[in-house]
Amino acid sequence: MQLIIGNQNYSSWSMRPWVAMTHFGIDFETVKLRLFTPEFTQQINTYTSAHTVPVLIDDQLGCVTDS
Ligand SMILES: N[C@@H](CCC(=O)N[C@@H](CS)C(=O)NCC(=O)O)C(=O)O
Repeated sequence: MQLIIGNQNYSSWSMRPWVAMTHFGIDFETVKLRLFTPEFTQQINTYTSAHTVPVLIDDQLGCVTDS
């Protein structure tokens, strides 16, 4: 399972699922994208058409957007 986020300091949307999943001991990989950079737009588009973080990528659930 992968959690795509901006960072935990400046994106409270990103922080919420990260805190919850860490708290519950869920095994996942954190992928951090640099918010507000040209690379961000390019990278987030490879994960979701929602163009925002967080995004959860799961084998069974697929791509889940919105915190
Ligand atoms: N409704 C979304 C909001 C997510 C959101 O606004 N994320 C911001 C970062 S905190 C974002 O990805 N902004 C990138 C952009 O708008 O280009 C959620 O609940 O996750």
